Amino acid sequence: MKTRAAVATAAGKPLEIMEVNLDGPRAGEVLVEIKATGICHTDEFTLSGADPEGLFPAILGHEGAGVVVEVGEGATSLKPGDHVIPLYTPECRECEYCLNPKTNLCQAIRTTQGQGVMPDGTSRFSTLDGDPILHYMGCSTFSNHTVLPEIALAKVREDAPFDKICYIGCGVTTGIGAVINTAKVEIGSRAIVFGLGGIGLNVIQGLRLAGADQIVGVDLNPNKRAMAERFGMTDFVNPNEVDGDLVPYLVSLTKGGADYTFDATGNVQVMRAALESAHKGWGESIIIGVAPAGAEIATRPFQLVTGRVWKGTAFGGARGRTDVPRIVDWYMEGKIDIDPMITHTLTLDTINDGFDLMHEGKSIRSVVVY
Ligand code: NAD
Ligand code: AHE
Ligand code: ZN
Repeated sequence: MKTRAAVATAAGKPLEIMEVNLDGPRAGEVLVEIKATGICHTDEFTLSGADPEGLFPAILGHEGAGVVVEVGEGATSLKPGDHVIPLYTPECRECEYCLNPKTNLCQAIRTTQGQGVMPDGTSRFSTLDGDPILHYMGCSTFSNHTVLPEIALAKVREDAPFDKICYIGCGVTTGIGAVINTAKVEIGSRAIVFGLGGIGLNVIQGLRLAGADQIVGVDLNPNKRAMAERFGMTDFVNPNEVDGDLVPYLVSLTKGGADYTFDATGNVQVMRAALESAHKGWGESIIIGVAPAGAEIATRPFQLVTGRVWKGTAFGGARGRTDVPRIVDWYMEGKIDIDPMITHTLTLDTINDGFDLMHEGKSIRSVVVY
């Protein structure tokens, strides 16, 4: 079939909107009509050329929601008409990783996913001239139609609005999951969140759900303050307005350091500040941000010797086929809020505006509605 997509032709170039060919689903695969997709900072990271796994030409996008159109041979867990959220972290429920309760990092298709192809080693996308176009994070939600393995689709309730629940495909689940699944924050905790964007705000929302007493938000952009307060931030810190070093300031603000800190910036200097503003003896720092190729984290080992813990999280530690439908339920039941964070709604033709808004610090989440 032919479908419309925003194609990343080369690093650093705007996406090109064009018709592309899409082959039908093969064994174990599913054809999905994408109804809406968010634009996550990770899409920008890959488009910029900073992603060591970045490949071009490719169809980016990994935060979508849509409807099953057709299922391939043997794909029995879904049927046409089902509402689904694509999962860049699949859940096969069979691999060594899925069988280990300590991780959500299903590895069943990770190798081919990183190569921009389906598990059989080929791409379903091509140009109208027949040149292959690669998939991205196994999702490619910047295409009106896409093909995914069935293990990379969460079936969700049909009354949930696509233009909101697409955000559960990455940002919402990552932020809330980092608090609940990875940090396992206790009631009464003190926490610091670095970066109040599409992920950091969901960390704040997760901290409020978990019953944290103090939620400090740190961002260079003062315009992020109001939205963060709306989601539960108790104290705002702009590093540019702090006299002296940021870490001692935060340690003092949190009465000796935070029980939990979260990096949602992708900046390795910020990651160090996050680790070092965690409480001596027990503070845990969770890295969510994705850093550019070649970047490395550093601290004095003494920071860890004296009890601070450095951890990371992917997709908030969530097992997508199990956890994502529950998070959709939480949204529909009013337990979590999403709508105010979706600050801009775009069409596929204006998708590049979403990247501009992100660069200018004007958006939280831009969502493309097909
Ligand atoms: P975003 O652009 O919406 O937000 C980033 C925020 O960080 C902005 O508000 C910005 O002003 C702030 N910031 C930048 N530099 C800062 C600094 N030095 N100090 C304080 N604040 C600073 O991005 P997002 O969509 O929220 O994504 C955040 C990060 O999380 C990105 O690196 C993204 O790739 C990553 N991410 C990781 C996962 C995962 O599973 N681990 C999932 C989604 C996104
Ligand atoms: N390709 C990059 C790493 C990118 C990365 O860390 N991705 C996160 C999800 S970000 C979603 O917005 C992730 O899930 N990582 C686990 C994995 O297996 O990719 C690089 O540095 O090579
Ligand atoms: Zn993302």
